[in-house]
Amino acid sequence: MLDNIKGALFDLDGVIVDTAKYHFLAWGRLAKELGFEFTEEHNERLKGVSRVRSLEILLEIGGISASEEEKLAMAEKKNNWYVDYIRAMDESEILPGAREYLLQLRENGVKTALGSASKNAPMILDNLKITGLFDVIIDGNKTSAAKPDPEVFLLGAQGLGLAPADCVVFEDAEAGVEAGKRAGMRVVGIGKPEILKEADMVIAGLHELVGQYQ
Ligand code: B16
Ligand code: MG
Repeated sequence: MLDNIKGALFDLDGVIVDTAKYHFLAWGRLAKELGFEFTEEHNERLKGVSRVRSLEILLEIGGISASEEEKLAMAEKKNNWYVDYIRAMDESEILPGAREYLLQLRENGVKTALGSASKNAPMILDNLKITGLFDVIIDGNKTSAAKPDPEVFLLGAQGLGLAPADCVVFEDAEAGVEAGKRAGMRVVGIGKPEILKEADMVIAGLHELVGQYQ
């Protein structure tokens, strides 16, 4: 499945680092302020989803309607809390095998890109000290359409100067797997096979690929 790969595109949250726990804390705080409880189960629905869409789902869960202006203010408030959490992150939070696998690919001449929905991706990569392990970084600041739209991965391949068929995507979210397939790339799902059904292969984490290139 990983034969003749020239480029590898990585999602951030759930693949390289677990930022979902901080999103959960920040969204939970907002929900509490709005007067309802936000559970871990609810949080699953926000993985890989854009900030604006996440807020819409949260308000739907709480049965709350808000004007566009109010929504903007809520999203900003949540993001400020979230940024406070991720500002304190360091290298110890990189998921097992992620750094090693990135290095392994690069040593084998495979180009690497980030393909994340997060507008905070640059700060997270800097805190983890792995910015330099990516040839191209495509994040929420550079895209106009959210996953499952393939835009983020197509821009990544374009930035690497590679054809989609020569690239592989690593994704933990269903919408991200769909985006990778729609981009015409091979997709490795990170998580549960019963959820990531569209992926060409599913593994528990990047540590499974360390030491076995292709
Ligand atoms: P931000 P990924 C996604 O990251 C998260 O999974 C999702 O929960 C979040 O809403 C989204 O980024 C936007 O993040 O609010 O920081 O811009 O999985 O695409 O790396
Ligand atoms: Mg993700």
